[in-house]
Parts: sequence; C-alpha cells; structure tokens
Amino acid sequence: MTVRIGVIGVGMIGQEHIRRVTHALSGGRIVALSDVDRGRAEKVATSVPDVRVHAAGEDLIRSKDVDAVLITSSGQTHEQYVLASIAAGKPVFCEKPLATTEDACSHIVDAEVAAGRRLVQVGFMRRYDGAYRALKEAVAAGRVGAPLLVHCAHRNPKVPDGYVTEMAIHDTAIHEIDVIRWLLDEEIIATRVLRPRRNSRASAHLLDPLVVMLETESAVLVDIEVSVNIGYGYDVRCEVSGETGTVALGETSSVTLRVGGASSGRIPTGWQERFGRAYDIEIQEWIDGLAQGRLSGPNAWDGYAAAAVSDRAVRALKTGERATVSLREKPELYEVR
Ligand code: NAD
Ligand code: ISE
Repeated sequence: MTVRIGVIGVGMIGQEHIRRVTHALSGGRIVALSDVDRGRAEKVATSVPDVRVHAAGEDLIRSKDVDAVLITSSGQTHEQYVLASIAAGKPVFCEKPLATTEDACSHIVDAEVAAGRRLVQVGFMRRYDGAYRALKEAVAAGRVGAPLLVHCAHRNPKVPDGYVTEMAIHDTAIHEIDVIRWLLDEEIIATRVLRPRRNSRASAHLLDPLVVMLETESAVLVDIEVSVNIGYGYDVRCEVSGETGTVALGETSSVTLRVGGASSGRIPTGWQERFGRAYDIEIQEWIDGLAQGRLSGPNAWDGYAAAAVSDRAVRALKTGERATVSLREKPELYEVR
C-alpha cells in the first residue's frame, strides 16, 4: 500500500520532507501541498510528480486523495491543522512543537482522546538519532550510575529574521525538553531561565544566548545553553554526569584531520546535515506504521508535556523566577500498551 501524503507548509523543512518522501524513502507519495504562500506551493509543486496544490490546509485535509497529513507550517498554525486532521479522522505527523502553548496542546489531547484513537505523531526526531539512542542506552544500563546532572548546548549558526526570543525556548530548546523526558524517563517539574551577556551579532530584538535550567522529578539538574547566532556551525551537545561516570554525545565528524600541529574535524552546517539520518528514520517508520495501521513515535502527550515546560520557561524568562510545572492527568490513551 502506498500512503498518500498531503503537506501543509512548504518552507525549509517542508521541502526537506517532500524531497525525502519522494526520492529517499519508500511506501509514501506526496499527493497534495498547501501553503499560505500559494506561489511557494506552486513552485515546490513543479518538482513533485502528480501533486495537487490546495488553497487552504483544511481543503487538503478533507481531500479524499489524502490518507495522511504532514504539517510543516510555522508553529503557531499547528493547532488548527492538527485539530482539523483529527476531526477528519486522518493520521497526522506534526513537526515540533506540537503547538506553541500548553493550552493549544491540551486542546489537541482532548480532541484525540474524544476521537478514541491515536492519530498524532510529533516530530521530535532526536529520539531517532544514533548518538542520542546510544546515550540513552548507556544511561538506562546504569553505565554512569544514577544521573545527577545533564549539560546541554543547542547552538545554531544563525536564525531567520522572524525568529523572536520566545522561539529560543518553544522552538529550539523544546528539543532538549523532549530529549530530557525521554532520556531520563521522568517528567520535568521546574524551570528557570538565565540571561548571559548578549551576543553582539544577534539582531536587536533578540536575547541571545539564554541558559534554560530544568529540574526533574528525581532532582536531576539540567542546564541548556541556547545560542542562535554562534556562527561557527550547528552544534548540539549533551553530557550526562552520573554517580560513577559521564556519558556524552560524541563529535559528529567522521574524520579527524591532524596537520600542522593541530587536530580538526567537521562541524555540521545545520539541522539538515546533523539530523538528516534521524529524519529519514523517523518519517520512514511513520509511513511503515501507517501502512500497518499503527503509530509508535512521540505522541500528542509528549508534545503536550514538552509545551507545558516551554510555556513555564517563557514565563520564567520574563520574571527571572523559578517556575514550577504541573501536568494535567495523563489520559489512558497514552499509557504504554
Ligand atoms: P519556514 O518559515 O521555512 O516554513 C514555514 C512555512 O509555513 C512557510 O512556507 C509559510 O509560508 C508556511 N505557513 C505559515 N503560516 C501558514 C498557514 N497558516 N498555513 C499554511 N502554511 C503556512 O519554517 P521551517 O523552518 O520550515 O519550520 C516549520 C516547522 O517545522 C516549525 O514548526 C519548526 O519548528 C519545525 N522545524 C523542525 C525542525 C526539526 O529539527 N525537527 C527543523 C526545522 C523546522
Ligand atoms: C528549528 O525549528 C529546529 O527544530 C532545529 O532543529 C533547531 O535547531 C532550530 O533552533 C529550530 O529553530
């Protein structure tokens, strides 16, 4: 069975996912596109065989030619399209964040629970990355004893003009927030946000870098450097410091050059390069799962739990205070079966 996929939002990652489904993966076909910028959708359509452009995302979702929906529009539009997909009874892969606020994610959870079956997957692709998986395996096997501290860095070389300070939390650090819940298998109960000296290369409206602190249920303390104008490359780091040792993501370069008394390796230029393989696995497993009638990836509850933390962190950024996080009761639909 070929899964017929409609894509809403054909910007940077939308085009990446269209390319991977069309040229790199199997079992799926892009049959429909929609974007608020219709001209962009028409242009992207010229490189996809037999694809139809819809004026509105809701038309695409309702189309009888579309089996499943892939949402890659900007974060603040996700709620509307995920809810429409659930209402149409169609499986939907939504790029992270599931939505930009806790309330919006809660509406999605309510809608999915009312539908009585899992339809939503969230694009937390780091869970599919080989290095993150090895890190999780080492922690779960007790290789470093009980985790005490986690040190993370999420460094982007630059960000687009429309990127505002809150996005450093709900669009960028959201990856670490999800990774910490998954890696340590526990919830985050509190957060605070520190503002170091500003990077003079950042645009005037942007506070950059930030340090987001998280506390987990078992009192593991997490620090996340979020830098979005670092210039030198795309650098994602994570080190777990445990009672008997430490374990960290390795360097991502496959070769190390030693010349002239110095040693050097390649640093990825962006998320496309660093996580390319993880996106491939994530989307392939989603397509394979749809063909077999099951969903196994990060779900709406994961999207909600991460947004509950990012919401509080955005508040903590404004107040400078520690903010506690409390999650709503977890619906039975999301219990592991
Ligand atoms: P982008 O700005 O390049 O693309 C967004 C697209 O959505 C644009 O083409 C825009 O015209 C369109 N759009 C905006 N409002 C719309 C609406 N109401 N209806 C339909 N289309 C609309 O952004 P991007 O970098 O591609 O990011 C898109 C989403 O993907 C964001 O949620 C972002 O967080 C996520 N993302 C995830 C990763 C990852 O590593 N998983 C990487 C990049 C982006
Ligand atoms: C972007 O949306 C992503 O998800 C990237 O993985 C992240 O590094 C970047 O900061 C976000 O803006």
